[in-house]
Amino acid sequence: MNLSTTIAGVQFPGCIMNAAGARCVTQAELEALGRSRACAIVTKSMTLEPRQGNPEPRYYGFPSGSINSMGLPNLGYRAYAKLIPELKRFGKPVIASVAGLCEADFISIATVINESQPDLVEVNLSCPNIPGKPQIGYDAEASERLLARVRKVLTVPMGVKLPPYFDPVHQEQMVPVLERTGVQFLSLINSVGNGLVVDPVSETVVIKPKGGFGGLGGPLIKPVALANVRAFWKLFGGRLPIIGTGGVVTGTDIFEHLLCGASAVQIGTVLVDEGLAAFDRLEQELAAVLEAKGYGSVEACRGKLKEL
Ligand code: RRO
Repeated sequence: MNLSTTIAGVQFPGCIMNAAGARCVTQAELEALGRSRACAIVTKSMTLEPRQGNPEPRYYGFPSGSINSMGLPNLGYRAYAKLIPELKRFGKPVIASVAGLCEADFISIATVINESQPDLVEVNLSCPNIPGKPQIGYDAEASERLLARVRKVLTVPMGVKLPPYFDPVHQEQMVPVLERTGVQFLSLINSVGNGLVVDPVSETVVIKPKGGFGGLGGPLIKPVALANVRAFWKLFGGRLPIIGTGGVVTGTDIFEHLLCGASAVQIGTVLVDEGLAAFDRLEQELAAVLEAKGYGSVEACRGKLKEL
């Protein structure tokens, strides 16, 4: 079964990669992704300075999903700029996830990271977990200003990781922004921000930062992820490649993302829970689903969701 895919002109040997944040902070984790069946290596979103992140516990998994408030723990962009050329030896695309605590940070980081020539840059406009910092992707004007500046300093393809939108008007507002700033792919969606999980036995929240509020991931967010993939697929007439993220636990979940219009998927919660073996399992499950359905490739079923 041919599970390869192409995003913004870059060839991927498969269609399942890690989501930024999941097992991709340290050199050892990034190299392990390189050796795994992941079709790409996506870095943790990087900031100007190294960060420890928020106090623990800051991640909690439960049967229907996960909640996190990691707070951008990462090595700082200088470390990733050094690592990226080495990671390319694994022979799969390297995606640098760029974040920042203010607009100027994104520009400084993108300028330097571009010199290390990742295959793609994913600009994270949707971290929900920095106290006092709203998700940029919910502000169309701020997103446009930032993306226009980042675009200017990049020579590699630029994509954007967006937050989930819950109203079609907000998705429609982003379309001209993404067009005018030359965005070449979308990663949809980041975690569903500012959820709250309660443990009724201990009568407490389950993570420490921000009074227990954090980004939701895993199976419970799949319908929101699929809706955003489908909405943007339709808004762009299928011309803008989309990486679907949210609720992938089985090969069938990936098939659903592909039907909605995704060209590839990223895995977060399941990768944290299950480890790198998730890539092998999901690849086999997806191949079996596509074969049973009579599709010969990712491309063959992409966007083919039927309406009633
Ligand atoms: O580090 C985090 O707390 C985090 C980030 Br940057 C993000 O983009 N999404 C998320 O769920 N957590």
